[in-house]
Amino acid sequence: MQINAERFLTDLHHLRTFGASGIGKGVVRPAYSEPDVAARRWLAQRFEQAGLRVEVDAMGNFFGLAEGPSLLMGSHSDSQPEGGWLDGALGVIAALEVARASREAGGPAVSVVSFQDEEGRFGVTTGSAVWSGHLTLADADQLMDHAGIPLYTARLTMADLVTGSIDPSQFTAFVEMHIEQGPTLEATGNQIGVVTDIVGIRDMKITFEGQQNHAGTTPMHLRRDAFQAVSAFNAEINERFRNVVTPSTVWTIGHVSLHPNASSIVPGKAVFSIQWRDGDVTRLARMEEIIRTVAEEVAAEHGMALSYGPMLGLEPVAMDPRLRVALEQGAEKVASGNWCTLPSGALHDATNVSRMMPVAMLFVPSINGVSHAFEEDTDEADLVAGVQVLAHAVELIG
Ligand code: HGY
Ligand code: MN
Ligand code: MN
Repeated sequence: MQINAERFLTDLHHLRTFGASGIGKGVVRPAYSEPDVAARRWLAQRFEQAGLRVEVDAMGNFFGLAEGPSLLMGSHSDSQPEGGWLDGALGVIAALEVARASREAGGPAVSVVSFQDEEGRFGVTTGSAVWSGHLTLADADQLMDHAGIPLYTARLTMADLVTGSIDPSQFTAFVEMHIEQGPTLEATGNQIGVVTDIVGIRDMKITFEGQQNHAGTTPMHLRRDAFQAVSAFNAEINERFRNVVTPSTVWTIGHVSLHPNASSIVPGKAVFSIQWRDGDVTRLARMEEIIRTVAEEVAAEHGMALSYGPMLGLEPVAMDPRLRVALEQGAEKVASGNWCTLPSGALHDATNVSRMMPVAMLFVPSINGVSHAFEEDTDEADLVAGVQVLAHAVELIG
């Protein structure tokens, strides 16, 4: 089959106009936002023009379906609050281009998907988690974003587009192309990465509630300062994790909201996210124990009321060996000697889809290893090479 590089790049650049941040090629296209829904409406048109039947489920996962049994390919088109133009979008447009090229060549049937809320405005890869049965729609609907908006309200923005549920048994396998979002391919001088496995993750919110008070008249020893509790918690888990983690284990406090968030007021309440990732479920569980123990110790020491939000998570998953071989053969054909295998430190919808069918992933390099930032970028030659590898692999997978 013949990939049309110009058509592929034109669509990829058009997709980044939805929610363009005006800074570099960055996008602001959170799940269910106006630019996200507009982008999906445009994708639906492109899916139809490619001869695919558009179906949308209650979560807003958008499918372009080929007739009969087909290989499913795709990713997500929602973005982080400050997102790059390629995270997710690349996989959706690459899948669309392979679906078109395969159909033009009379090749294997390929369906395309853009999952919703992979970036977890409401949780962790929420759209594919519901589609794969990892999360019920009822439970997902109760999830809230950092602004306190419940998912069931947010998804009303696209209720008119919903057509019904999509049966996973029509798909033979799932292949996702994605930017690496890390430094490995660039550091090793490889153009293509074939993913071996995807790490596991745990994510939850913790709330400390102390005493709001005057920042001038409240002596330090009488304070019950919620920010001081967060600071003590962070210092202590870093200490306790030392003999549990490996160099590839990561943990992040990415969101902190202080109430009432004013310079002259001792914060009485802090709500913060704690997220940790590793390839070993035992280590993830050990880290959870430490987190809960330290939170309780700090709450006692600082006079805090402690509460937890729901803990969300995904288990580590290995890629399907047969699909991996097809991607490796495609990589050798397109980028001989210029490819490697590597694990994924980022999460992907493929983890959820692996509950229902064999899955595999392909990476292309991220310039300076940067992602989840407006400056995320990849050389266009690498983007095109990645789609050509996909095309070879699809011919082998059949
Ligand atoms: O966080 C992740 O790994 C994914 O990019 N949402
Ligand atoms: Mn992504
Ligand atoms: Mn992402």
